[in-house]
Amino acid sequence: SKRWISPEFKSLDKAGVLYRTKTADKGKRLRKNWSSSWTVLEGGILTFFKESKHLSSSSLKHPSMLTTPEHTVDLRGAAVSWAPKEKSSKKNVLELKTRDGSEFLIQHDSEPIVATWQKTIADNISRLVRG
Ligand code: I3S
Repeated sequence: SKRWISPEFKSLDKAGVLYRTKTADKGKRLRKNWSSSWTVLEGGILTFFKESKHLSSSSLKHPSMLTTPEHTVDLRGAAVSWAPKEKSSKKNVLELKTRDGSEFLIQHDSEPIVATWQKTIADNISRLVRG
């Protein structure tokens, strides 16, 4: 559905609800804290918004209400891959490593949803390399 796209989201690449956790911050390991998150990929930046369980259907239709990013991830110089099995017992997990040594795990029970995110993030990263 493209209904919610507003002029501020002109270069939107993808958006949806994902399960995610940050596992490292600038090289420092973090304890996992999985939570679901409205996730937006736009202009080479991946933004995880705060807990999607607080989102009402009206806030999904009006993205200006979603103004509290929890993490913004600069994809320039980042790498995304399927996470090795030892990183999580969950299925369909992606690992995203940023240039500054931060790491995120991204998960959804639907394999096609995760595969599409993997492809879109990877395409974005290569587009940023080409400039
Ligand atoms: O890598 P870990 O420590 O097995 O990750 C699990 C923990 O984060 C756990 O939280 P507690 O440490 O509070 O028990 C989570 O509930 C699990 O989901 C984590 O493992 P998975 O395999 O689900 O990523």
